[in-house]
Amino acid sequence: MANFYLEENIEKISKEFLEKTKDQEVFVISHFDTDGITSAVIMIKTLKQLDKKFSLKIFPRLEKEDVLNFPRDKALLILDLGSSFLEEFAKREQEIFIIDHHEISKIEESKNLHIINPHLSLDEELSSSSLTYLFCKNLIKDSKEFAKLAILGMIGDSMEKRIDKLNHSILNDGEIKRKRGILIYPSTRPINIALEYSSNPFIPGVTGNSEGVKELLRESKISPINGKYKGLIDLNDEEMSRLVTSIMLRNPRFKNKEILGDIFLIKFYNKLEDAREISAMINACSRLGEVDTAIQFCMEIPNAKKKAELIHAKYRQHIVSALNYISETEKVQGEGFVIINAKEKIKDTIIGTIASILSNSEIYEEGTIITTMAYYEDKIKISSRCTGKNKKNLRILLSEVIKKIGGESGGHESAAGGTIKKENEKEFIGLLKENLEIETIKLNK
Ligand SMILES: [Mn+2]
Repeated sequence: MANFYLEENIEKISKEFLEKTKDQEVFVISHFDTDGITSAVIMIKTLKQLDKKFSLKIFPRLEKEDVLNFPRDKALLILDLGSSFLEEFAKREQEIFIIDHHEISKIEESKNLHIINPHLSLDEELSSSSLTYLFCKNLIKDSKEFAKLAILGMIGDSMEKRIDKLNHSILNDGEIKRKRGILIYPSTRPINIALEYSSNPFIPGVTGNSEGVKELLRESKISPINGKYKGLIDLNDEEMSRLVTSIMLRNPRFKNKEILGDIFLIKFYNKLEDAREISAMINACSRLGEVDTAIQFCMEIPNAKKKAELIHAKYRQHIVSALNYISETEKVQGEGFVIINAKEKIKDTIIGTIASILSNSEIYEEGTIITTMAYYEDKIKISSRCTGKNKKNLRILLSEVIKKIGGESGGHESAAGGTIKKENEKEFIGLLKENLEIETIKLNK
């Protein structure tokens, strides 16, 4: 693979973009998660400033038919998606720009295909929103107001634990405040509420349990003032350290480095907000099918805030019922793996989130590969995650199985996904189980 510096590549491709799309309309395609939505908003705000004609389409996932239906008379600009279809794109005559951070299976050479992807260089890992921000920084003079959107996308994709040079520069551009603390959000609201709704980390006996919350706070010697608790960001050092101890005692598997980290505060709708909360709200809107609200909320349009808050509350309810359903339903389980087929009981747009929550909870042993399945139309959405350190590239594991029975797959080493036809449900479970069992034998040797 090519070994060039990401920044130089971004600069080169941004020049090519201006040149090649001079008299062309741009068709922007992006993903519907927080990273994709924030990338899209940074991009359309930039294209507006450039006075370029464009249209935007958001996808929950990209399938071959979608790609075949992309317009051929416009330049394509694909954000946070597209890396699984390079072969198809290389065949096309039109100009295609892809800004993505998903793994690339095979690099295709074509003079019309321009790719920005950290996997092609030896640089740091970046979200699509950070890449899009750096790209747009080359296109317009004043892009700094978009820096907070880049940070929201980075958090949406859980990439905030390791901030290297480029993300650091984005934090500086956005004048974003950072504070060390427990990663429970929203850190700006009363701590009792933040604890009760905390699903990541999931705190046994505290999450979803208001009595348990009170008990934990009593133990940490944090008491309400006039009946109201302070926010996490307002705790003093002693209160913070007592709270950390009490939380660690609830789950011996918690490690300091996992529950402690940076809290990011951004100015949003003219208020100082916890970026994790805003990121979760954008995600909730999209996953419940309200993509327009997600975009308007990112643009800080007045009416969108209340709407986003309502959707977020509803989304949290969905997550709780989905987790309850999973705790009761039958699963395919073996050494080091579990397969959960939720069928039509859980929305295909939140099944990936459920897999992530399960992988971050204390429910399964460290190293367990969790695969969830949910129906949509005549297909099944599949998500795989691993608890703790992963031993196997999940993208490769899933693609090996799906290749045999037909369907799409993609993603990252530690979070992969795919789709198959409903008629292949049994065959998929059987094959996956077989592959996972072989994997265990290999690892135990
Ligand atoms: Mn992403």
